[in-house]
Parts: sequence; C-alpha cells; structure tokens
Amino acid sequence: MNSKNFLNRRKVITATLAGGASSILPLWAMGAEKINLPMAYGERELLAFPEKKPMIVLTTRPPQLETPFNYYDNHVITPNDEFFVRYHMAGIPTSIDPSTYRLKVGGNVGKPLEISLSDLKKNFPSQRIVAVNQCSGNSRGLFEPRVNGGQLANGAMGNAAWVGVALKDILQATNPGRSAKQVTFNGLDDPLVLSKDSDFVKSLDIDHAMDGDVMVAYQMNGTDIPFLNGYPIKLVVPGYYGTYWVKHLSEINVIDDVYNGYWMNPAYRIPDNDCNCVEPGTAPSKTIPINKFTIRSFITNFTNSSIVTVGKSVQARGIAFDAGYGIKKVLFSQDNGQNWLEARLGQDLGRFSFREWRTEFTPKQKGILDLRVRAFNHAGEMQPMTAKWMPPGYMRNIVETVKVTAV
Ligand SMILES: Nc1nc2c(c(=O)[nH]1)N[C@H]1C(S)=C(S)[C@@H](COP(=O)(O)O)O[C@H]1N2
Ligand SMILES: [Mo]
Repeated sequence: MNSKNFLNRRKVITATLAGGASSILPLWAMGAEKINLPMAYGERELLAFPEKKPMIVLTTRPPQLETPFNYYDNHVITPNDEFFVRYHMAGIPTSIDPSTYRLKVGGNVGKPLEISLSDLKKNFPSQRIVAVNQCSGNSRGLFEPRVNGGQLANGAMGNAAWVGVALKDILQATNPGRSAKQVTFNGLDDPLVLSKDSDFVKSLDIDHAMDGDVMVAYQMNGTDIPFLNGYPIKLVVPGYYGTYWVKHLSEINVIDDVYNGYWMNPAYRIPDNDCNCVEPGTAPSKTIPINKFTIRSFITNFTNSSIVTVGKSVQARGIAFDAGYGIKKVLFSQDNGQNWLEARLGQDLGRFSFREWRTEFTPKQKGILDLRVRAFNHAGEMQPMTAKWMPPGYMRNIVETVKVTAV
C-alpha cells in the first residue's frame, strides 16, 4: 500500500474477529492443520488470520498467535505475516480510519497535542531501529514445574525493522513538567467491561521514555504495521519485553507519580532479587515491574525429529539476542554440553536485533545427540545451564537442548 492509500483507506479486519459471528470460527477451524509443541498437552491448531500465514492458535478471541518455530530458520528479520500476536482484551478494534486517527499526548505537559498520522510523519524526524519484540511469557509452556498462563513454546518473539518517531521528540514538543516521573501508554483496545483498572495501560519512567530509542513506530519492515500487530502506530521499546509495546497507541500521559494500574501492578511483575527467580513453587516476597530481556539463543535448523549422519559434516545455525548490550559470542555443543565450539556470527543489524550464528559439526557416533547453543553478551551475561523459575513463567533463558538422531 503506498502512502496515499495509507492515509485514505480505512483499514478493516474480518468480522470473524469481532466477536459477533461466534459460529464462524469453529467452522472455519474445522480440519485445520495441527502442530505438536514440545510440551505436555502441546497440540495446537494452525490457522491463517488476516494478514498472517498459518500460525499456532493459543486463543481466537482475542487472537493470540504463536510463530511456528521453523519459520525462524528462513530469515533473520521476521516477516510481518509470520510475526506473533498477543492481546489481553477481548475488545480489540476491527476498523481504523487513518485519516481521523489521533495520538493524544497530555497530562503534566505545557502543551498538550493531538497528532494525526500525517503530522507524525511530516512534523517529526523519523528513525529506524531493528529490534526484537518478545512476549514476557515466551516459552512459558516449557517451565518445570508448570505455571499458569498462556502455554507458549518459543514462538512468541519476532525481529523487525521499525520506522517511526523517537518518543523523546514527541514528548519534548509537549514541554513536560519538571516534576514528571512516568509516562503512561494506552491503545484503542478495551476490556468488554471497562473498569478503572482493567484497561491495558502501561508506563515507563520518564528517563527511559526520553532515551531516544523508545519510539512511536508507524512502519514495520517497510510497510504499514499489520492490523493485529498494532496498526497504525505502536510503541517500540527496544530491549524491553513486549508488554510495553502498546499497540494501536492512542493516548500518552505524562504523570508525576508511579502508575499502579493493574497491568503494571500486580500484573507483569518479577521477583526483586539478583536472579529474578524463586525456589520452584514458592512466591517472591518483593516484586518489580518486568523490564529488560534476558539473553537467549536458539538452534533454528534442527528439531527433535531431525536425522543427521555419523561422519558427515553438517551445518547448525540459528539466532541469538539480548537486551541491547550486543551478542559477543555464541558457543555450540553436540555432546550434552561437554565440549563447546565457537560459532561464526552473522551480520550485525544493530544491538537490539536477532544475530545469526552458524557452525559446522560432524556427528561422531550413532544415537541421540544433545545439541545446545549458548550466547554471551558484551555486559558479561550468559545463558544459565539450569532453568530459573518464577510463578508467572516469564524471562525463560536456559540453554535449550535439541535432541537429534545420528544414524
Ligand atoms: N493495545 C495493546 N497493546 C499490547 C497488548 C495488548 O493487549 N493491547 N499486549 C502487549 C503484549 S503482552 C505483547 S507481548 C505485545 C505483542 O505484540 P504483537 O502482538 O505485535 O506481537 O503487545 C503488547 N501490546
Ligand atoms: Mo506479552
């Protein structure tokens, strides 16, 4: 869609998502392809939602879609039609008119603004950042002991090139008060029953909001943001979990205190200690809002059903990422973590991006091989060999194992 159409054409998604036609989805889903995630009760359906390829369905209303893991082996930038989708509220918008869309910026500011999409593009400098968006609960279904919440495997993450306006530039234009402490963000979606605390509102500290990296994005991978990923604008918070990346962003408020709405407290909190973890089965005594990504890496070209040949060199490859300190090295092991070799890193697309890695290995004996990959960053962080645990199942980053068979 060119920019003229972008401004003129109302964007609509199909009525199957609106909630009215409740009989449509089950019919549509009949005979849907199935996929088995590597966890107990891991069978899911694959369905193609508007602007999406077949994706793993967690819930349909609102749509919560996970990326099938094999998609990550094809590209280091996740295409828009393969990007995961997460919503909390059943009341998601189904029709948005870009010509009347406004972003309201208010609260403790000298000059409140109502910014149209064309003003946003015309009146502010644009910037581009390649950054990973990852749900806090990515991989939650792999927690042992199991935890409540969406039983996701590793597909609630994606890497995209975002173009938009630095939040700092927007806030500066409003002349925030000197006592400003936080900034809150709200999108067009609503709970079906609106109460003071239920609406999905997130907040960032004012210094973070002004860091120049946090941005209001209007493009994803060179085109409009797909409807289900937050069309027409979303907050991009590089290195921070997806919960802060508010979609269909419509309202920004500068406030003088710490926002304590439901989605900041008690939701999306992590143990307030060095490991952000507790003994499995126990609850933390103190919590803080979830914040930066832990460091992670994945093998993308093998699964537990892959076959390799003894004595024959084969390539292993995948991706690594962290909160933005930058990946320093990636180690690979074919023998249960006893011996490690350093993989080659691919092109650096920026410190918030997926980083590709590759290496070759030669299977030495027949049987099951435990393949592992472990990332290290420039801040001295590395993936742990044993899993950490917390009640909401966030921030998983243990060294993952893929068990291939050598014949
Ligand atoms: N308006 C709105 N924005 C939202 C949410 C939401 O429920 N409503 N969920 C958040 C969460 S928890 C995640 S993980 C990301 C997911 O972004 P995506 O759906 O574009 O992949 O959106 C965030 N932004
Ligand atoms: Mo999330």
